[in-house]
Amino acid sequence: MFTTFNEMVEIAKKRGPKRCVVACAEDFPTIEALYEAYREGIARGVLFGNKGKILEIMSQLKIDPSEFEIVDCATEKEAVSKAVREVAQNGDFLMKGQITTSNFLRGVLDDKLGLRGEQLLSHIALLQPALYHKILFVSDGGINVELDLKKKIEIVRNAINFVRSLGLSIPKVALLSAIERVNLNMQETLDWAVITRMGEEGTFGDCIIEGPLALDVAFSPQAAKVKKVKTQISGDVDILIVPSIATGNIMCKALQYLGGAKICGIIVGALKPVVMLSRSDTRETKLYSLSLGNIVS
Ligand code: COD
Repeated sequence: MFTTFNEMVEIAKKRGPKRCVVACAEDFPTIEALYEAYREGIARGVLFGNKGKILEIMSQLKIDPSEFEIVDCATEKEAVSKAVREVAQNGDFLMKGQITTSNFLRGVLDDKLGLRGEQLLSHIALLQPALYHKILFVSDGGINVELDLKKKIEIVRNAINFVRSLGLSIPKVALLSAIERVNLNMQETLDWAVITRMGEEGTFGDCIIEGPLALDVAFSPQAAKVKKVKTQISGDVDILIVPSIATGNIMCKALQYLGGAKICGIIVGALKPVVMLSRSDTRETKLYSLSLGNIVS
């Protein structure tokens, strides 16, 4: 398991280029990111979208179009459907271009296109915070908007399986809330208590799950001591499970913009991995996401 994003990029380079299928590729940052990944030997792009616009962007960026496969599509819907079908049949991973997240995800979720399996899809952010000694995984700050206990269980399962697939055999999981006790008026504390019990019963295999936990206890053994919380994971957590999409999204962006954390993210649970790059991502961040797509595909 890599402990920095630079190590992750190096692993991706060693694995060699993977076939990255892009939906709605007529987008400057997307094409720039792919070209960077192409030059680093991480990805080969198959681009679905408006070919005229894609060629125009490549010409402005002085990129040789012959380095890519380009499939002309008349509409956004056609580009998403064809890209999703292509990645399901022949691609290694899918990437979002110039399209809203929800329209993109609707294509990914369309069961006729062959990418959605039986599992819940969930988003996992990877962070390399300046003041932490390893990579932190946060889920789900990206997809699932209405959570019930069953979805929370699937989000936890997806995150644990994903981290294990990267080589971490016993992930340490904190189920986050504002407190460490069950409060009948705070739904996530009830759900976290159930999931912690399931973890103790072995439902998720080898891992240590604790919750509800407040963030200070998750990261500071001193805070745990003062609050008299018994914990085996304080100060060494791998996975943070957040109670809502908003808390997860805000936490990741706070760490990124105020704490200087490096970040990338992926959608798991589909039959192939899916990376979504934000327009505001830096060149470095885009390369991290594409490297992650390479490694997990
Ligand atoms: N995993 C598997 N199947 C799913 C999931 C999921 N996460 N979500 C929905 N489905 C299935 C449903 O069971 C149903 O069969 C079908 O897909 C449609 O479900 P709906 O009607 O709930 O789907 P939509 O189209 O209303 O919403 C799905 C979205 C993923 C588009 C929606 O939840 C959404 O917009 N999420 C937020 C995305 C976002 O804006 N993120 C911002 C941060 S990047």
